[in-house]
Amino acid sequence: MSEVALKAKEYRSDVKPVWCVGCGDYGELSAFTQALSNLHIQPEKMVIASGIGCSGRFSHFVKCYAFHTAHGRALPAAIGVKAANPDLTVFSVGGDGDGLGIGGGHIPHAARKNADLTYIISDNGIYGLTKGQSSPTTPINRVTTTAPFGMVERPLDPVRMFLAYGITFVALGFTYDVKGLTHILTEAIKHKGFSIVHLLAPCVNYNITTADSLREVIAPIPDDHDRGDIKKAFQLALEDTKIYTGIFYQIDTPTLDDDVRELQARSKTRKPKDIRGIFEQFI
Ligand SMILES: Cc1ncc(C[n+]2csc(CCOP(=O)(O)OP(=O)(O)O)c2C)c(N)n1
Ligand code: SF4
Ligand SMILES: [Mg+2]
Repeated sequence: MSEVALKAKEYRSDVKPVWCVGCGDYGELSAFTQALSNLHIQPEKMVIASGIGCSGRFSHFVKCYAFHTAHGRALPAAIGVKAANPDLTVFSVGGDGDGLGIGGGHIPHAARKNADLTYIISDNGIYGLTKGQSSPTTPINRVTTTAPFGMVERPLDPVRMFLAYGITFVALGFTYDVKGLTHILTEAIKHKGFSIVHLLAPCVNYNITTADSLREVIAPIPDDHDRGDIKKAFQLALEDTKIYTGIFYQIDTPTLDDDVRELQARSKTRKPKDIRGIFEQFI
């Protein structure tokens, strides 16, 4: 992080967002650029790997290095960037279809690595870009273009999954609450390890979950919540009358980079095995 402070709007690229008016992704962009400004992150020192979808376009709208990857592959790309250059601040950004459908298998393995990066999932409960197919978080019975008589499959519960995977920073935000989301993103970026920020991001075009219906059930996590207590985090996530927003869980444990450096140091102290005898058998 540098001492040169940029304003939030100075993190916006010259590419103007093409999202529908009222799309939840605008709040994500506002909160994100404000968090970058809060932390004085320099554009040339950060990378966003984004997925494919309306949400995946995010990386075009931020002034930084970007990698618009293949559908569902933003997270492994981000892990690769961080492994190659641990000095960079790295992000992965994409949608619910991208991250929980085609790319869903990557999340538990990213959790096992604890790579020091922030993954933001913009969840609108639908495949927005491709015109309204059901996604892994579409509510049951909801009519979509691929479920004309209503969804028969039950939706995933991402926060419960992330806690079970052992991710070291788990948060849920609402993109119409830019102030609350800015706080969450600032803490997520500061976190040393894998941080995941799941976003309730209404799609005004397909209206699977509207901002008004979410406001009725959303409640902030109480101030006295102990973020280091996994059982308490699960209790909040298992609450079925409300949806809590805020930081559910955060622990400090070695990152992928710490583990690799430690492994390198250990491997240098061990005498290499003499394998000449094996080759000599074949001469
Ligand atoms: C391998 C592959 N399969 C399918 C697609 C088509 N496709 C593009 S975006 C998308 C879904 C996007 O949904 P989501 O990730 O939820 O993003 P949203 O548009 O809702 O923000 C699909 C199926 C693709 N581009 N690549
Ligand atoms: S279709 Fe939905 S997710 Fe895509 S830009 Fe429009 S409102 Fe946003
Ligand atoms: Mg989506």
